[in-house]
Amino acid sequence: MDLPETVDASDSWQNSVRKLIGSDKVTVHHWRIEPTQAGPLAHTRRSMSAHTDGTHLPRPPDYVALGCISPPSFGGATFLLDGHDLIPKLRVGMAAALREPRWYWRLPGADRTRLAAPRAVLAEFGRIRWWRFALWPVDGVQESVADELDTILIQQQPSVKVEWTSQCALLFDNARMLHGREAFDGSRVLRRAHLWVN
Ligand SMILES: O=C(O)CCC(=O)C(=O)O
Ligand SMILES: [Fe+2]
Repeated sequence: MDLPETVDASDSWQNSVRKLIGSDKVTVHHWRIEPTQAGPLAHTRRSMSAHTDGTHLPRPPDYVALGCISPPSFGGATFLLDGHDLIPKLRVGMAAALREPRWYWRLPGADRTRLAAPRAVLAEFGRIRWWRFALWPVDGVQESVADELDTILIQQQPSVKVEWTSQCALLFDNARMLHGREAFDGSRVLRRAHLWVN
């Protein structure tokens, strides 16, 4: 990726991403991801299980870009898993359950009153929407399917594993690739962009 001088300069970061995708019709939302005193899981030093971003949104971002502003002193690799590799590993009943539009997502920390409309985990064209942490299971059966899927994901060999160094960046299809990260020590600052292409 042709990175700007510093990924901290958000304007040039957005423009680089637009150029890379080859479209001006890209909506970009970006954040700094770094450990803070309190806040969502992304803003801790803890690991994050394989997920897609924006599970609670009617339209999750099409792409996610991550760029390293400052690497951690230990750990903190980000990994990608190909959702398409998962499909043949699912039991027939499990795949059917994941295709039903009855999975409720919430913003982490939000309660039941703030659940988004239910969606399918596996949608048309191989699209996947998944984060165990943000799921509000409707019943015990759904909960055990969810745990089974997370177990499969943990056993899956990552397609890509990035040990961050400064200025390193990663851009991936958020409908196809799941991502997660390992726990880390020290301060680790990433820039994260969500992209919607029209
Ligand atoms: O810290 C990372 O490597 C990824 C963070 C992440 O997945 C997120 O913020 O959604
Ligand atoms: Fe994420």
